[in-house]
Amino acid sequence: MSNRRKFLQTSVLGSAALITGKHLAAEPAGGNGIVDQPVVISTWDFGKTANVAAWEVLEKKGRAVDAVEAGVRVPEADPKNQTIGYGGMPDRDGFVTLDACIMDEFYNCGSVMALQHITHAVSVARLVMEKTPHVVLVGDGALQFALANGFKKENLLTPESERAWKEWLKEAKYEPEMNIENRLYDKDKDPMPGGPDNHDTIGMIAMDTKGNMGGACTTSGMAFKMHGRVGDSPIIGAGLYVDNEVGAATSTGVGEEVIRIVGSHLVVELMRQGYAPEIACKEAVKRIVKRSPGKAKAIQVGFLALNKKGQFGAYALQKGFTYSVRNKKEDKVYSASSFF
Ligand code: SD4
Repeated sequence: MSNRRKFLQTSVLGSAALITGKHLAAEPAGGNGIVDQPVVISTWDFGKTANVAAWEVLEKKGRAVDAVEAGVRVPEADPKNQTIGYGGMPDRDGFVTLDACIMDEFYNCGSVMALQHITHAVSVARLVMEKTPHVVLVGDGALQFALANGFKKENLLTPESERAWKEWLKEAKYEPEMNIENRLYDKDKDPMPGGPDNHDTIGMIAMDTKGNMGGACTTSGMAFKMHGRVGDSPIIGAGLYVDNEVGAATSTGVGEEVIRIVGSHLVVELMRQGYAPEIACKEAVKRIVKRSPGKAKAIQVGFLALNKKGQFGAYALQKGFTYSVRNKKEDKVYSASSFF
């Protein structure tokens, strides 16, 4: 079935549900839902490689939270991916600062913001979750905590990212609200793995063989951001939310817009009301459009969600948002429907 047909079908179901007030409690997911578990889904097409590592954990009946940590560590370590971990684009002062968070099936969560010098920000976030009474550590405090727990200090700025930053410095045009795909990268000069639409944060959600859920999100954030700027990705409820009773959601794109609507939590709460994953993601996107229709046209935001039945779906502001799915039946990249 074509994506468009599926989208129309779920839209019609969604509208009917809204009228009756029943919100699709028993119907198939929006998007490309296949009820199957275990399952792992992640943002963008590079999520496919990350899903392989997550799947290894899931197929051995491992926990979802272990799967997502293993999964997102893959792009974190990949210098060719210039929006996550090692090799991530620096801020406008030349510092690579990473944001990451993780959440398990018990509402336990951990987060690091503006962390420098450590590739696997997600694993530091996990230790914040497991070894401290806190949820968030930022900046130097997060680094000190990581070093005290055996992480080694590294230089995350690769020659390629340094070159891109120096190129940017020539004009130093600061337009953080714009979609980085369209504005900050010259795709001919700085080719990205998977093409211009495929470089961004990784958000990953999984459900394990026991039906428990977990999620992780990690990024170097907006390229050439202000030093100290933090986006949605490490903020529990904005870039990621997991509610083991209902489902989980994650986001990618311009984090400021996602924070304003507490996007991932909103998607999960909509699923609690019975919305299918794609419809819940669409409602969150519509809220961003409603707040600022003009701005929404110029930026990208995408949401990705998985419900407790193993049904998944996604929706974005602009065309070009892809997501990767792995379960027993498929290992596939889908294109999300979009508002524009
Ligand atoms: C953020 N959502 O920091 C992340 C990644 C990003 O364009 O900047 N994407 O806002």
